[in-house]
Amino acid sequence: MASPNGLSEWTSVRCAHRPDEIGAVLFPNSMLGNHLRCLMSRLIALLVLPFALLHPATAQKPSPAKKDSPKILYTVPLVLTPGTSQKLTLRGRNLDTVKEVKVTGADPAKVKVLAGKKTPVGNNQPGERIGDTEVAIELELPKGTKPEVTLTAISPGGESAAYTPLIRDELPPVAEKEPNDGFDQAQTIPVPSAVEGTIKGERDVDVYSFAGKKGDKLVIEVQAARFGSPVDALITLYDGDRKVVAAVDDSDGSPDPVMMVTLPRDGAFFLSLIDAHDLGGPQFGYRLVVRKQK
Ligand SMILES: [Ca+2]
Ligand SMILES: [Ca+2]
Repeated sequence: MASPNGLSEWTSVRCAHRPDEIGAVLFPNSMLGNHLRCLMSRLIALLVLPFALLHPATAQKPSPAKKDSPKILYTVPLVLTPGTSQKLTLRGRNLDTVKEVKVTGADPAKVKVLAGKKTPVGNNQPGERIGDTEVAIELELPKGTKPEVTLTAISPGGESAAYTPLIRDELPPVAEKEPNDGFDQAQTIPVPSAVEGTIKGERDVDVYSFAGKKGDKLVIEVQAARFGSPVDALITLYDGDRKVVAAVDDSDGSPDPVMMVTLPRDGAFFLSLIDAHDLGGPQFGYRLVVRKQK
């Protein structure tokens, strides 16, 4: 007689219509015959199946994270400065109701949550990368804070994954200064240095100039998308005659370009940085590192 859960039909079907895998494994020698193997497989099924039915959770995936959980995509400004109290905006999803932000990897760290709000995504903006909510915080990291700091946002909807922010290091920081939209407006920077800039609007171009010597081996690198910034940077290096020396869009599977270059002559060089999709806005932060190769 069939049981309510169909167990009898299941074992019968296995014996009548399918190769008897369990019996064949246990009794590969055919002299025991198909009938005995079939009985053995029924017995094993009777022992195993009720256990599986009593513990259905073992066959299910863990429940996914709550859909209301906050998510931190990036910070504005993108670069955090240890040793000073800094006002930041965390951008992402479900951040408008955040009441607490946890910091790990920096001790002591002071953090104060100010206010959250919804921020509708504009036309042409990539909503997935821009985020639709934000929360303002005041953050103080101790001097010498290392890059392994993480931020976690907590709201009534849940807790975000840990976000690793971009921390200012020992390279001399330079604040970007507009207007810098062409060769004639290029902002002069030292080598080495790290420019903290923004693609401030659609089709913004940021041009920098620096002095170099023939044979200098430089690394010119943008840090942005790896830290969640919506910028997909594209950099182009020009010589003093405004002829292209090299251009890089993406590197190592990241939208962040890394250019390894040997300067072809002495003199001034220009470096332009644009968003590869001509997008931009106040959230499009980047850090541009220009230094000698190690
Ligand atoms: Ca500009
Ligand atoms: Ca790129």
